[in-house]
Amino acid sequence: MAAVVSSTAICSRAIAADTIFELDAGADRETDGVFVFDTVPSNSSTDFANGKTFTVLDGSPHDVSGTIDHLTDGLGQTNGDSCCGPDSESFFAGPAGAEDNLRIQLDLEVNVPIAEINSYSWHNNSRAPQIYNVYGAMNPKNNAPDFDAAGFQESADLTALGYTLIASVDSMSLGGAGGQVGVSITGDVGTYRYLLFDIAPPTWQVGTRATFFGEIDVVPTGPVSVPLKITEFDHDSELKTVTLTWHSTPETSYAVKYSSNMEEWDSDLDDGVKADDGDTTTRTFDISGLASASGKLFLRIERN
Ligand SMILES: [Ca+2]
Ligand SMILES: [Ca+2]
Ligand SMILES: [Ca+2]
Repeated sequence: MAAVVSSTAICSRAIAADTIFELDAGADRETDGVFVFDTVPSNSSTDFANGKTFTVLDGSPHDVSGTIDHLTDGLGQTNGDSCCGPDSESFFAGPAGAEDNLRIQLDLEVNVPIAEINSYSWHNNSRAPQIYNVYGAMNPKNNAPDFDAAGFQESADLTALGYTLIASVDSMSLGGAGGQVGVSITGDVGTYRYLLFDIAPPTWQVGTRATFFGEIDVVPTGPVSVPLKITEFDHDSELKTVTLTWHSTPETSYAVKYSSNMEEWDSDLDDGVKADDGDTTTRTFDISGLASASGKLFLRIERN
């Protein structure tokens, strides 16, 4: 029951965001992938970043790091040395040789007014501390699809590329006990589509560069308006069903309409689909007998 908990606020003249961080080094640390701290929120599977895409811009993950999608799969690690291989719950930086930091970018797909950025790591020993700068951008230069990695070397001027520094995190002061580390950045974070994490190794790990990150969450200040769009479509010709996934806002109702000629949209498959939690909704509909003589059927989603 020797839970070691401390939290520290970092104040900076230039940065409006507030940062707190906390270490749980107790023997009763959660092992179900959901970390619980006194002040830092638990990692989430329904935050706005969940399921979104991280890209490595500079540096490289370790040979035996888990894949980067583990940062947005909802869960922290289930043990204190989650290693090794692509299925490992930990994402961590590459070994010695690269002097530059690991830079990873999260694409939130739309501009999001951000209330919280929360990051989580767990290592039993020296690879738990988190040291990074996080930057935000709405429309940065040198981005997909023409991304040039050379433009993100250590010397790159991130401000010139359109990034604004949101916060600087350094949890080294929590000490070397190992454990679960939670970081929460709040306050005047800003509105951004892209977040760039410029990650340094724990200072006693320089040369091996390997904080074991388990999850990074982004919590908006309120509902985010996402352009209505069908993102997945699956037609089962034997069952005569279609399964649609579309961008949606929780607590919102949608009508799923159909037409045989793209002119009349009076008919619906469902006039009141209540959105799922998260930012997409998926439903399957029976469309047997609905296609026109030409075999065509058009579908569209309307927000009620
Ligand atoms: Ca705990
Ligand atoms: Ca998450
Ligand atoms: Ca995870």
